[in-house]
Amino acid sequence: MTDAPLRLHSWLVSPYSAKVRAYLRFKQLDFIDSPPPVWRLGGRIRKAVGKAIMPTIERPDGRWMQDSSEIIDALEAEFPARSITPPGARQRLVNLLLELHGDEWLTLAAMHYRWNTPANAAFALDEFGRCGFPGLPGFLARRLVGPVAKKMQSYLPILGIDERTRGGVEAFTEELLRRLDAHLALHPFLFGTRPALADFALFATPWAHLFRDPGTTRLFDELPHVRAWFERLNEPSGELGEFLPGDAIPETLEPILRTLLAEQGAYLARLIQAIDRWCDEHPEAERLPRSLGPTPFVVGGAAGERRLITEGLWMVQRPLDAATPESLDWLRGFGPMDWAPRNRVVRRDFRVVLDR
Ligand SMILES: N[C@@H](CCC(=O)N[C@@H](CS)C(=O)NCC(=O)O)C(=O)O
Repeated sequence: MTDAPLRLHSWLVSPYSAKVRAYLRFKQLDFIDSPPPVWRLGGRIRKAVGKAIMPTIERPDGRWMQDSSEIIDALEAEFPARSITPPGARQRLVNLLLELHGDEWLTLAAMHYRWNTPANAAFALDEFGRCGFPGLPGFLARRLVGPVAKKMQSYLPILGIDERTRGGVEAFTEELLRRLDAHLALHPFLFGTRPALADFALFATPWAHLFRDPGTTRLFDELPHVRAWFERLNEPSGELGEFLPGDAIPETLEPILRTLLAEQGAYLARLIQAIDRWCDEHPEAERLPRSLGPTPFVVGGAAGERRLITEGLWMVQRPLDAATPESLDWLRGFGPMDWAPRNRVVRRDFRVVLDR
């Protein structure tokens, strides 16, 4: 336990915040959930971590933490009890792959359903106003928070969400949710009776965007096991649970891995190639450009175009670093995994920079 509570600066509408909040609850760490008004986001938070972003954690000693994965890694190292890392090599690889899927691919679902569903967009604007300008009348808060919503909407074309891919994003998301429901009918969590990092990451968008937003709650009408999983993660019973023995990966996760490798995996292979090519051409560079231009991609069988966002390499390195030759061989049974980056990035002072 920390001697004084951690302060989690987060809004309920934010998926990465949901990931960290559920994690802190499972770990039984003392924390205060503190929704930052706009002036704190643009003031103390931007000053501490370089951008107006959530979640951040402010520690009792004044140090700050940012990025859900980095926050969780640091707290796991500090508080090893109630570990969320399964013991087996295959399990560890799949755990980090599913974190990568939740954090980096489910953004397609998060952004599409929120901003292309009028009832969700209106709800999000209300929530942004309520949290961003507490105490102000709703109509005024909504008007003032408009630029924040506009900024979020501006990410849709960058991510490749347009008329070509909307149907694919829905097909992909609804299939993933059905597959999760089938899995959760047999196991309380992804790897047994104890939640792993991947549970927190994969639950975040479906809960914080799709379930909470009123225009898409209906997606869960026929998914009772997913709804019960949300409850277990939001209000943990205190039971520790166990990971499946023998490094077992339930068969019900296999179709999820197949789609991940076929679609997200193909995009990531292109991202890695583009980064390596750029690094060959810029041997002195310390930082990568934020984007390396557009690339074709496929989601839910629909082809479109999205930007190659270089920060993504940091998340790809996580499963690769955990992989063993045996676990990689096993994974290749589910699809191609042509990810062999020649360049590495690290997070330094809350920024992703080349490790040179
Ligand atoms: N990779 C980061 C992503 C955090 C993130 O994108 N947070 C969103 C809210 S859910 C945000 O604050 N975005 C502001 C922005 O991108 O300008 C993490 O895992 O914490």
